[in-house]
Amino acid sequence: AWRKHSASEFTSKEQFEKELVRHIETTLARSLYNCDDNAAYSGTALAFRDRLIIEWNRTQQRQTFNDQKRVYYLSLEFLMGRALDNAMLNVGQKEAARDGLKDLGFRIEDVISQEHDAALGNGGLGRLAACFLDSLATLNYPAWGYGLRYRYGIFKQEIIDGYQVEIPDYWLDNNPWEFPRHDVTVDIQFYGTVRKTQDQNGKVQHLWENGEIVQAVAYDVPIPGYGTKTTNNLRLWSSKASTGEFDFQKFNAGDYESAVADQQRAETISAVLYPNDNLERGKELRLKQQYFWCAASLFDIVRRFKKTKRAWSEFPDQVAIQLNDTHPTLAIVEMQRILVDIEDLEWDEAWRIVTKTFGYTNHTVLPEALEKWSVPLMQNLLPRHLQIIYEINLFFLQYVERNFPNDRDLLTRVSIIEESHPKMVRMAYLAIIGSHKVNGVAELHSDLLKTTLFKDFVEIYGPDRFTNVTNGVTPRRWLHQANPELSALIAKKLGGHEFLTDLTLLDKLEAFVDDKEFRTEWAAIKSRNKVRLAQLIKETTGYTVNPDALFDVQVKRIHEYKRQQLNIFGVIHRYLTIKGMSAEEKKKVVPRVSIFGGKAAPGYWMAKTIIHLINKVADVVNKDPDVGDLLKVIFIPDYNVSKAEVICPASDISEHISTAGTEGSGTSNMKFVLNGGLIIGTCDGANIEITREISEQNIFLFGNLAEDVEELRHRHFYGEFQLDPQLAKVFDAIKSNMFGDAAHFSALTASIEEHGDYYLVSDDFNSYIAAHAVVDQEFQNQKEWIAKSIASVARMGFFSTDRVINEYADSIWNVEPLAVKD
Ligand code: 26M
Repeated sequence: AWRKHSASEFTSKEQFEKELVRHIETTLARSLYNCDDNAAYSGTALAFRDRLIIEWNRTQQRQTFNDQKRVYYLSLEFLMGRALDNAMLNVGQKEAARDGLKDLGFRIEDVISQEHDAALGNGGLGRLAACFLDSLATLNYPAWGYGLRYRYGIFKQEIIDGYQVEIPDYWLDNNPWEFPRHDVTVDIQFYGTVRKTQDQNGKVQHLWENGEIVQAVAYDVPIPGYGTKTTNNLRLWSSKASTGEFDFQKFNAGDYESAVADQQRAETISAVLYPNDNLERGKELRLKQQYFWCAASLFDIVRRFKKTKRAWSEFPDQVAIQLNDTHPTLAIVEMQRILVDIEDLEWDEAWRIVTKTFGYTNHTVLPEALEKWSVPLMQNLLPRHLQIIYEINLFFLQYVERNFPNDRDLLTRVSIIEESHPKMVRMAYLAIIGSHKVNGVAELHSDLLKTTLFKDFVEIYGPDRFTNVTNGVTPRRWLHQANPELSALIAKKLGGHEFLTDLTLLDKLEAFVDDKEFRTEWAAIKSRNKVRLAQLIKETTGYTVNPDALFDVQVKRIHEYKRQQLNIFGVIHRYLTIKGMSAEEKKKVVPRVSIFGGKAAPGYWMAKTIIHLINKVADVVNKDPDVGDLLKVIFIPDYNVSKAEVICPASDISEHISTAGTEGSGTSNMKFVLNGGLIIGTCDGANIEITREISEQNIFLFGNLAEDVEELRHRHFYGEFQLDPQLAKVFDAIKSNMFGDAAHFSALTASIEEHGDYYLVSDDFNSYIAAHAVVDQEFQNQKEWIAKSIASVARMGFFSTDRVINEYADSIWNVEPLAVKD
């Protein structure tokens, strides 16, 4: 009962107003009379935060008391987006807040949109981690996320003269969602030397000494679940100069300047998120980030375990650690170091514990994304860890040798150390060897891992170490929050919001596919969502688009393998076709808005060229009176999570058109379909499973299959290449300077015409254009189109991260939810 009367609770708008005013006037020290949207945001956030904190503390106490097995999700990226709307949903009382804010003269939507996105991620991998945290809390799993508290998240993108310009994203001021834990710190060592000695019993010991120490400080973020009291923790580490005696000596010795420089260097570790997506560049600071974060997290996890006074052999029964890609692979080595060097366990016993504890998720088969670290670099930064890696490798290769005698080639292929100049540590191999399960993120992707990239390891360990867990998205953010009207309509038909925690209940919508009134309501919602997107387009680009046109969307990181170039070439083809039409023919054209969005890695020139071309095509097409409303081209700048929440509910069709076999899964494909958009796509990643669920009738598939790619590339390589004739016309238009100086785009056209068309743009062009013709055709039959939209949503139940998390829990982590009583 005491909880009901705690100071921060509110269940009515009056009580909410009281809390809001109290926070504005005291916590923020502002007057209600010059309170703007931003102060209203801060006050509202603080009022809801108070409510979260109570359940957060109780959850942590409950988990400590119960002492069950916990899951630790290690990810260098958590692409969280905004927190307030989610907090309102999970705490409840959003309506009290809406009414209270209205009384004070604010619109809740304006207040919510004051929040700066927490953008600590690049794209799919980081957003997946954020969806996982939501599902872990919602399903009551005792789980922690561990990451880095970057001072700068992914850069803000501006488009200037058609070019991407990167602006630093300083986001930490006035962030009400993080709690500094200045008492939770870990000293992390770098560099130094390893000294070999013997203890009293003659046992060999390795002492890692004389390194530089950097301090890790914990910042905690509450992660509330939906419809439950569970509020889990996301712990982010920030780097700081250590305040050890050694460092004070420097100050005292009068070396003030170099002491300050040391401090700055320490803080640099957690300063910035590397803005690459699927590209590994081997920078020392990145390796420092990885070790800093792994070592701090492992120390924290071990400290928590040791408080229970259990035997080390029980560690894997208490702890499951999941590696989000190879970025945290050093955690495996660090764990072995803790057990052997510090806790004095025998190597073999320690290694059994380690491998039972870790699981590794692979997200890509792209060779340029596979992490490798140079041996000399690692020798210098982490000398003891390199020794341990060599030791792990030695035992592993001996094991392979015993089981596959006289196969030198095999040993070379699977060695953790690549015998190049310089030698390299292959992180994926280390992650496989140190884990009990390895998974891919969609069926095709997991199959490709087993038959190509990790084939030798399937031979060595047998197939059971390798599995698939197909990705998903959280229906709370990606249906209910992003598309409140659709969620309400579904709830009205299904008799409540239970589908938000059991997404398979959506299948009951199938009964309404032929219900005319329902279809009308469904279409009206899509239409209003398109108006909302049209407003965003107006605000961010200045262009006016017709909400009745077909909205065709491709938003994701810009990458050659994702083939935004195929899309924009298709748009140019459409433009040329319209230009060649008579007035009579134009009447039959389905008006279309082609919408793009996404960031290019700052050093990825080809991706930047693609952005430039899209913007130049937009300049020409959008002001061409011959075309008018029949075609508009839009590049929405600074695509991020909160823009995605506006964009996903507003598509008629979206594009998931990667070269077959290259996209691990894709997750925006799921968001678009879940919001009643149809998709055009290749047989790649999760598109294949989406097709299986919603049926081939409801998706526009095109292009070559993954199994054909190798042969096509081989043919290109041997000069057997014919530019598709329709694509040739597009290239002629570009080369005629129709979209500005063609020299700007020559690298892009040359990559296809002259350098082997690695991503098969020309091979798939004809099929792509044909698929779009079918889209145009079918869009004209709105009745059928809406029926497909409803039928697809009805069959999307599989793609909830709730299902995904339960699969990880059963097949990889072996953890149970913790029952929560009221
Ligand atoms: C590597 C080195 C240095 C700096 C950054 C990186 C790096 C960062 C992010 C490498 C890869 C990164 O992410 C890859 C990624 O987002 N993969 C996507 O994961 C999604 C979730 O599983 C899948 O749906 C996508 O198909 C996959 O591309």
